[in-house]
Amino acid sequence: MEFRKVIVAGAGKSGIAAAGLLVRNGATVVIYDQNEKLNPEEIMESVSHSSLVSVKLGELTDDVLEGVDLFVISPGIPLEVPFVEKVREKNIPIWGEIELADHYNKGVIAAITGTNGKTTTTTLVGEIFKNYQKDFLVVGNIGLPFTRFADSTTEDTIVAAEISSFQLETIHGFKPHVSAILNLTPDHLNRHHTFENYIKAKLRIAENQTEDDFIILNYDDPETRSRASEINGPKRVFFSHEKEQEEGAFVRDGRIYVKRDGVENYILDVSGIKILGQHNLENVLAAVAIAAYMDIPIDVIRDTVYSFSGVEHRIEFVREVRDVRYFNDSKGTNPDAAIKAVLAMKGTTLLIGGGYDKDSDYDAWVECFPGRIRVLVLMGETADKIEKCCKAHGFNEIVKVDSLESAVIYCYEHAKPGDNVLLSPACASWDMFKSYEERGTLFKVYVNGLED
Ligand code: UMA
Repeated sequence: MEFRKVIVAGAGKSGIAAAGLLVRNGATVVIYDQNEKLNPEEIMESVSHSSLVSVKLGELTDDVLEGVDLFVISPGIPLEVPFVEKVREKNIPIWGEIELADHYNKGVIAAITGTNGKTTTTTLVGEIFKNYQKDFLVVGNIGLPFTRFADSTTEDTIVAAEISSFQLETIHGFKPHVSAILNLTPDHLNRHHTFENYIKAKLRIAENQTEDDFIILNYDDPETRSRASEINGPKRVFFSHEKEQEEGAFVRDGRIYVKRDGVENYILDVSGIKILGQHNLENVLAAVAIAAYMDIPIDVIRDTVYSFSGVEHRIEFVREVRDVRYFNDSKGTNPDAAIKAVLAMKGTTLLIGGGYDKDSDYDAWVECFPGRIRVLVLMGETADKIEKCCKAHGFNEIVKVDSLESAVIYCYEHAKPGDNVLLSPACASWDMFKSYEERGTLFKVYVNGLED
């Protein structure tokens, strides 16, 4: 099916890539964004001033909806906003970027979701694919829209796609060959309202998979394991560092194995993994299982895992200054991710936290502070809320600052030799920064500017 007139809602990364894909395939596109302050000229430039594209900002008026046969919505736009309701009333199909990309994609997809570890696991799976063949993609929530490349795929392309709950809300026929749910803990509750809704969105990753497909699930995460019985299409495969599995990836006597169709293969010793923390062991196990079920040869998997040293902004070692180690975990955008970063630190830590309010609950995060966190340096929209939570738990070592730079300077002046300084905010960045990447990059700039 080809499209004649399409509205693409959202003029960010996702919308621009979706518009490009549609235009390349002959559709007329209106890029629509609620933000009236955007510059239409810049938006046009990002789609090479195609004569098939126009821009509409502000209110979505009825005339724009005339003759529209598809509405493509960016992941950051909640489905309950009034203009989406208007589109629904007109019975115009609403697709997200993943559905649109899948419509044009010819490759075989490994789709990875979960609350935490998505980017690390997707990156590692992508590295494994890269070491296997030239024709591969690493796309999705990771920051590279699948729509940018979907129409250049062939039947030989292998795709590692990081998929968010936002993106899963707008799939219809999206069907990965291998899917994965890494873990399920509360996140994005301001968007999904309840943990149950969030889980339901995540489980949709398997809704079109059949018995020829696989879903890789975390046996050690109680929520993921207990939801496994709700997934009936694909074959269920587990990974675990706690218990040996009949099929899937597991640890035995400190060594990682993967077992498929009864054939067991040794991958590497746990001590050989370069990325820190137990959560990263889980990410490695997931990636090993995903790659094995995508039919990647065992030696390629083994060699890649051996050399993998992690991703930017995720417990990323930045620098040692005056015997203090600085870590950038800007991607720790929810309490669960931030707990993992705190637990991965050796010795005491000065922690920089706080940011955009996603209606998260900070209790479990604060409960892991005693004995680990020397001081919590708070910034951003959630600073007061987190401070209140800390006090309720009897943790009073709190300093509030008004910028990331002041946070770094405070830590520099108060850290003792042997300490860590960790930026792991437990919150999204959108109150003070464009993205977690911008927050992490600035952190590194400030840290690299410190005098030794
Ligand atoms: N907009 C509206 N109305 C709204 C909300 C937004 O018009 O109600 C407009 C904004 O004015 C803006 C545009 O929509 O111009 C932004 O769209 P977007 O928020 O979808 O952002 P993109 O830049 O298109 O990036 C999106 C994903 N963003 C979100 O899900 C919030 C990126 O994930 C993703 O990498 C990219 O598409 C490519 O697929 C980022 C993210 O933070 C990394 N994801 C969340 C997370 O990981 O926690 C889910």
